[in-house]
Amino acid sequence: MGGSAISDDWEFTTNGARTLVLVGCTGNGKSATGNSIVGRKAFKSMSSSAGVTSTCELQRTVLEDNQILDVIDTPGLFDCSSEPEFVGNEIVKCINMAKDGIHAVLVVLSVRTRFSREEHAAVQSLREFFGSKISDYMILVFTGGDDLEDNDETLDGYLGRNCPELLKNTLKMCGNRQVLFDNKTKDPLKKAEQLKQLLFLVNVVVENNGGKPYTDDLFKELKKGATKLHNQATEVNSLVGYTKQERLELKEQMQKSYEEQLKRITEVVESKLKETTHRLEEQLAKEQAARLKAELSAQNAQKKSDEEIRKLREYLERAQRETEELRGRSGACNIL
Ligand SMILES: Nc1nc2c(ncn2[C@@H]2O[C@H](COP(=O)(O)OP(=O)(O)OP(=O)(O)O)[C@@H](O)[C@H]2O)c(=O)[nH]1
Ligand SMILES: [Mg+2]
Repeated sequence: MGGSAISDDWEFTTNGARTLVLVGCTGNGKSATGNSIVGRKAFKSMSSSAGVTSTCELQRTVLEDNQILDVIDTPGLFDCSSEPEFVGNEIVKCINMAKDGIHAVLVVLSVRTRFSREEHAAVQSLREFFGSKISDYMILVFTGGDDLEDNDETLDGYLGRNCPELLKNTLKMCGNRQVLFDNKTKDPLKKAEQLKQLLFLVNVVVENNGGKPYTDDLFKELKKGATKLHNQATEVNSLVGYTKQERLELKEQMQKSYEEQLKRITEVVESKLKETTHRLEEQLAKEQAARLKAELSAQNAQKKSDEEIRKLREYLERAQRETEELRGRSGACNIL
C-alpha cells in the first residue's frame, strides 16, 4: 500500500513542485512518455502483450528554469480488465505520492492504435471517479509521433481525418489540449520541442485552475493521516526518558494505526470504484441498446424501401407488358 510514511526524506512542506500523473490504457506509452519528460530511462517501458508497469512510481526532474516536476507513472488503472481491489490500492498509492494534489493529468493515447470504446470508457471512468472537475486538468498526449511522420501526417491532420465521435468528445472534454510525442526520437531538438509544447499546456492548465492543483476529500484525508503520523514521529523523537527500543515500539504502533487508516480509505475507494464501474456499465448498456434500436429501425426502413422498389418494378413490368399487348393488338388491327 502506501509503505512506511515515517522516513527521514518525508517532505512535509510544499516545495513548489508540479505533479503530473500519466494515465491511459496499457501499452499506450505512458512509461515511455514519462521517460521523455524526465529525460532519462527512469520508467520501465517495453512492448508486451500484458501490462508492463505493475505499480505507481514517482520520478523527479528539475527543469532548466529550476521548476521541479514530479512525474507519476501508473499501471493501466482504468482499463476494463483491471480489478477494483488492485485499482483501489494503486489510486491510494498515487494520491499519497501526489501529496499536495495533481497539477495535470496526462491522458496517454497512441496514434498507432484505434481509439476504441474501451479507451473512451477509461477516460469516462476517471471522470466518474474523480468528478468532472478532473477534465480541467487533463491533457491528451498522443504517442507514436514517428509513425505519423512516416506517413507525412500531422496531429491536426490525423484528428481531422475521420475522427471518431467518441474521440471528438474526449478532445472537447479536455479543452482541446493535445500534444504529439515521439518517444523514439534521438533528435535533441525534436525532444526539446515536444517537451516545450507539453510544458506550455501544463502552464495553461495551471493558470486556468488558478494555480490550484486537483485535490478532493480523498487527498485531504490521506494527507491528514500522513501529517499526523509525521508529527507523532517527531514528538516521539523528542521524548525524554524512553529507551531506543521503547521509541521504536511506539513508532511501530503509529505506523500500524496509519496502515489501518490507509486500509479503511482503500476500502472506501474500492467500493466507490465498484459503484463507478456499475454506473458506467449501465450507461454503456443503455447506449448499446439505443444503437441496436437505431440499427434495427434503419434495417426496417431499408426493408421497407426494398419492398417499395420491388412493387414499383412489378408495376413497371406490368405496364410495359400491357403496352406491348396493346401495341400487338393495334398492329393486328392495321393488318385487317
Ligand atoms: N514507435 C513508437 N513506439 C512507442 C512510442 N511510445 C511508446 N512506444 C512503444 O510502445 C510500447 C509500450 O510502451 P510503454 O511505455 O511500456 O507503455 P505503457 O503505457 O507504459 O504500458 P503499461 O505499463 O503496460 O501500461 C513500447 O514498445 C514502446 O517502445 C512512440 O512514440 N513511438
Ligand atoms: Mg508502463
